[in-house]
Amino acid sequence: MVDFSLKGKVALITGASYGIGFAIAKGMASAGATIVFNDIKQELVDKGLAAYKEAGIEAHGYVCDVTDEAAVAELVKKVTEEVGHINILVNNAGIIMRIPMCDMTAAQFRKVIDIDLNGPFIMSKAVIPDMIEQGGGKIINICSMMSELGRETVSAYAAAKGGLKMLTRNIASEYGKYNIQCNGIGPGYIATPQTAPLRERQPDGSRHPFDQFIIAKTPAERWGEAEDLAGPAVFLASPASDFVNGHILYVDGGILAYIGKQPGND
Ligand code: NAP
Ligand code: GCO
Repeated sequence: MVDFSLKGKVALITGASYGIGFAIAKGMASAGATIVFNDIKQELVDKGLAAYKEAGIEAHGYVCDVTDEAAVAELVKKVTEEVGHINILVNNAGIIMRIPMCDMTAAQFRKVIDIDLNGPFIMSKAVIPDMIEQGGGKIINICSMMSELGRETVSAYAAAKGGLKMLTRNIASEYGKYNIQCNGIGPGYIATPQTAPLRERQPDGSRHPFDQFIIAKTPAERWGEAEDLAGPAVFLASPASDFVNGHILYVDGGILAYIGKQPGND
């Protein structure tokens, strides 16, 4: 009997008031997990709690900036006391700045690296000691197409997500002996607030050029939905993946496998 159940597990998903994190949390709740999430603003946490409640999920929400090591230590302490030992960590919180590299300030570059790469380091470092005490755990890092590919204007984001792929592999290597599995999910292009600028209708009502580009690059000929990531996340959080470690599971509709549709081949 393959065990995909998360019953009795506490899952902490960062930045999960909405978007991909929220969809992953709903999926994990449906598999039996207790959901804990954080966001950087109380009003976002409140919005998230209301959304979870509407979905029938009694989630636990906390305000915490994943780049603030002291705040993260306090978060993990409070969650462990108030909810229980953290069995599953999903490093989902992230930002992107779409700026040509030579126009980007070092401060802007650092901010993206700080949230998208240092944040998962800080969060993972905070939960691993107790996972070791508890006999194991699961860490899932939300990587990206940009863990493998580059494109104009996303240098900081690609550097962060490429680093996150290797941080994933290193955590797997260093802590696998404690029955901790650390894997990544590499979403393709997903319809969330983060990609809304890439999907905006043009003044003439036509699709955004980038929207058309992604449809041509995706064998599934559609943008992903956040819900497309829930099943892969439940798999990587469950006992069914106990021998999967250091793997980046791309959930991209086939983008990475496909050279792209030849123009005129509709
Ligand atoms: P999103 O809609 O922008 O949501 C990101 C979440 O992270 C927001 O709730 C945001 O809160 C939170 N956050 C930002 N900085 C934070 C910090 N310092 N501490 C705690 N929370 C913070 O993004 P998304 O599209 O759902 O993406 C979620 C993850 O998937 C990100 O890591 C992203 O890079 C990755 N991803 C997205 C796609 C895609 O196509 N959408 C594809 C591949 C990978 P605020 O609202 O307050 O900023
Ligand atoms: C972009 C997009 C992508 C997606 C995602 C793809 O500007 O190219 O925002 O980076 O967010 O990371 O996997």
